[in-house]
Amino acid sequence: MTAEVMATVLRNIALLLDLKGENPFKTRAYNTGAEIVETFSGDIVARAAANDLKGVKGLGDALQQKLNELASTGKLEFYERLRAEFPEGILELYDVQGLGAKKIKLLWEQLQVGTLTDLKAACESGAVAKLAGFGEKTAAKILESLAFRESHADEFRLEQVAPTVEVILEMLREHPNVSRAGVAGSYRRAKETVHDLDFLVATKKPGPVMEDFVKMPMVAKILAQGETKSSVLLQSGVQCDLRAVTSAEYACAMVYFTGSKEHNVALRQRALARGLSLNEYALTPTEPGGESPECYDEADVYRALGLDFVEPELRENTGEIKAAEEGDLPRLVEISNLRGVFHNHTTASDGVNSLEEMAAEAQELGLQYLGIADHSKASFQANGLDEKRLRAQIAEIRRLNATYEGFRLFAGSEVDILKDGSLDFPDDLMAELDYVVASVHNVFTLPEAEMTKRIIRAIENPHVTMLGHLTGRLLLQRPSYAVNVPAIIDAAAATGTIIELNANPWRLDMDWRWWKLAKEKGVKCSINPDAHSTRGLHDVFYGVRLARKGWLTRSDVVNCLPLGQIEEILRGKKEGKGLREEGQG
Ligand code: DGT
Ligand code: CA
Ligand code: CA
Ligand code: ZN
Repeated sequence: MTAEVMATVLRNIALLLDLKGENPFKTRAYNTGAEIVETFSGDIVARAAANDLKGVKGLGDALQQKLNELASTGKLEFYERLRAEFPEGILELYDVQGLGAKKIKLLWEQLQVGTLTDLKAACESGAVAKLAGFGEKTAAKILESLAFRESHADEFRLEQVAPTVEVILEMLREHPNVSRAGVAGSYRRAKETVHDLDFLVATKKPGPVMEDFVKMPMVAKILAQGETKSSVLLQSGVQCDLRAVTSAEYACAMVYFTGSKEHNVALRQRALARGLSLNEYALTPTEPGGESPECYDEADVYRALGLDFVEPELRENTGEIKAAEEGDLPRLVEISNLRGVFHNHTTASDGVNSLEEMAAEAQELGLQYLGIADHSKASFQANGLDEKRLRAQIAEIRRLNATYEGFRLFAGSEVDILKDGSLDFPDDLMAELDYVVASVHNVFTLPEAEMTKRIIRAIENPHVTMLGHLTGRLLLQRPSYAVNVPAIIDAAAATGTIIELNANPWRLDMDWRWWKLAKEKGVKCSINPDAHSTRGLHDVFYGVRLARKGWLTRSDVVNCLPLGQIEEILRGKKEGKGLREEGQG
């Protein structure tokens, strides 16, 4: 039994209870329990097995008993019985955009839809359209969502693979026959989703390394095993390739297998122009008698081509080679540059940790400030705050701030952008806040021009400090809504509005492809975890990687500013000053 499995069981119970129409407070208790199990600092499985969970905050008696049964027997009778009431595949239906407990229940009871395959068939036959509360439009949208998911079926988000990458890297680095090991491919380039994982080792004796690689406990299937390359399929469905080279080949191999393919092609052309041939193993002269540059690491390869070292995140052939030639590469932001984070939720709306717990975790992470931004009232499904509750939270934040030294909570709100672009709170209330994140959470189907107008209207409000998750996408699950991103960037530049880089690995929105343009226009970025728990604060790791991919430096990212300077940025737009220019202060 592992903490992850226990957490998954609790989450599945919550979903199944939802299907049965149980009281939302009950289902929330299971979700909170799952979060507690996952983030517990200590051996929660051993504690549960020993029935020693008394005093663990947030775990009631009923939950403690269930965790004890699960940890000591590996099974939970209550869960088994609940599962038996529904078909095996029913939980997959929750992944379909627009389907919640109520609709899934109807689909099951009326049409015996219990899997994604059933769902597709029922939509295609017209049965779903005829169901009360569904209709043609809903059925068409379900089909669209299914098609979107299918077209991304062999991709993974970063949070789905990052822990595995760490485990495999550690195994390889510690291997007695390995001198150097690294991860390459799209993962190293910080693509927002990846198809497969590519590992590289330098070794004199590949046999035993390959042997141990294919025997890793999480391997479900060996696809190929050889001296230079092996491939395995993990239980999670992710394919991993391992290539073995000699230490002398490692630098060129690392460049090659990191890619991107487009970057590689450009490098190879550049090499040829200099009388060199570059492949996955070496950089060699094309003419006999030419000199062979010695390359121990990647920087040597780039140097031999007359280039500065190009950070892996930039290797997409979008101008990095020219910049490397001219000594013009940006010094990319690093996680250690962050001084605080905005856009975080607490138990007041749909978060699982309290204000104090979130503040404690932020301090533990070495941050100087934490911006709270619970949902506003229009997000009723997320328990959004009304004016009275928000005012109470502001007061609570002011009270807590008096108790801190060298740390500060900023009172904010994630205010819904309503359909017409007006905001969910009046200006006088927003004026009391330290900052406002404005986000779209509903009516995703507006035509592009209308959606763009809607968002720009919100941006033009002087109280809107930053724009949340610009396109509403959920990676691999829901596409962006239609919106004119360059027009939004222009509006943000004109009004001094910050754009968020949402660090949640499901979002990573605004997309990295737009940041260069935003930066040129003078728009600043805020790397926002959008944390719904203390654990969620750690998502800034993904946010920083994508900010780097967007060419951003420390001075492009407002939450790299320390306390004492950040306040001015937060006030700037309200006071009509716009954003401070780079380099000042
Ligand atoms: P993905 O699709 O998320 O796995 O993306 P990558 O970039 O990891 O692609 P992958 O795993 O097929 O290959 C890893 C790297 O190997 C790729 O980024 C560049 C290099 N590579 C693979 N095939 C070719 C090729 O045909 N030509 C060149 N120049 N490089 C290649
Ligand atoms: Ca790959
Ligand atoms: Ca690959
Ligand atoms: Zn949001």
